[in-house]
Amino acid sequence: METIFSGIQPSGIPTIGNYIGAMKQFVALQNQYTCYFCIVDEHAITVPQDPQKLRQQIRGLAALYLAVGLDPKKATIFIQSEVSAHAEAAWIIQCNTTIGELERMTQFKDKSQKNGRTGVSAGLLTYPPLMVGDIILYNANLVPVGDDQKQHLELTRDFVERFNKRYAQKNQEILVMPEVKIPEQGGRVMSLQDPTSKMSKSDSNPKGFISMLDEPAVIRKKIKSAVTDSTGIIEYDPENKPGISNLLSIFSAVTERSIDELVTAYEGKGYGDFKGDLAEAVVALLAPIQERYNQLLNSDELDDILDNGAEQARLVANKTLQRMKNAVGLGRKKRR
Ligand code: ATP
Ligand code: LTN
Repeated sequence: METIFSGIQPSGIPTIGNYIGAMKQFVALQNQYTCYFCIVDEHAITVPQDPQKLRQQIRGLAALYLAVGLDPKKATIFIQSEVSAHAEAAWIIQCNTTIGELERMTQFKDKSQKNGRTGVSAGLLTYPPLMVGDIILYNANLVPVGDDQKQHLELTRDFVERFNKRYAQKNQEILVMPEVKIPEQGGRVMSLQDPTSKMSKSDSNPKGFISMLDEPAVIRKKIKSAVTDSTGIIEYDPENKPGISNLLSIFSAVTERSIDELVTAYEGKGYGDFKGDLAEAVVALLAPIQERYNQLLNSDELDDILDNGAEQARLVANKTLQRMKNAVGLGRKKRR
């Protein structure tokens, strides 16, 4: 069976963008693959976090993983910092990656442009190698992510090729080459307030995103005030009508109805009707998830699942890490 790895940062409450781009795929894939789904807390501290809030967000994200339907019997669910191989592998990977490669990453360019080189942590630059480590430690063949992670996956593939070439003995491959998997619809959910930029859980304006824990009244209000255009015609044209096109793709992802079907169904109707129905569809999706989330959040069951997950993850990750150390020549050769 092929293996999947993916992760979400506990840097806030996940949005429906995270759900549509990532979590929804995780749930669908857990039946066909050996899956590792990680709460990547070490990634979250590349930007400043309040320690107490971070703790809550880590636990909250774990509860959400389960609430959306991930099954710990089918998938290994764990917290990155509880498996020390991630930080160790990241060091070896950084030493086999150039600064030039990292400076080309658009996520780094965006964030460092806003704050300047002295205003961002070194971790923000060296974070892609940590992500490379996440993926390769589990010998992942496939990585389901949103569109914004494509470049990091390309970097991962370049790294694997280079590392295997540089260190392989007798042409034996050390690391598995992963492929990216981006959903056909909803790989890039846009902000409700600025449909030309990505919906982000760390957006300073909460009207731009729908959090997975927003209450129904808040969801209705945010969708009602989503930016559209003045034509009043419901059609899918991301270039010229990014607002309504974004809402159409959210509607499609949330209800499994195709965009064509929705466009036909709303022919001759106004944005008001459309937004009202979309809001109800989002509320209907999130209500049962929120109920399960609240049951799980403070349960011992959640801790048991995360303890088991970390234990299972360590077994696989430590083996790969040892292969990497052997390849590079770190430490002493193991005595039999
Ligand atoms: P932030 O918004 O805080 O910068 P993020 O949500 O982009 O963070 P993660 O939480 O690590 O970053 O993202 C987890 C997964 O969700 C990734 O696979 C990412 O591609 C996906 N994702 C994030 N935002 C969106 C979006 N707007 N549309 C589709 N997928 C998304
Ligand atoms: N970098 C990703 C989150 C992430 C991830 C991963 C995704 C960290 N490690 C491994 C897939 C596989 C992000 O910022 N969205």
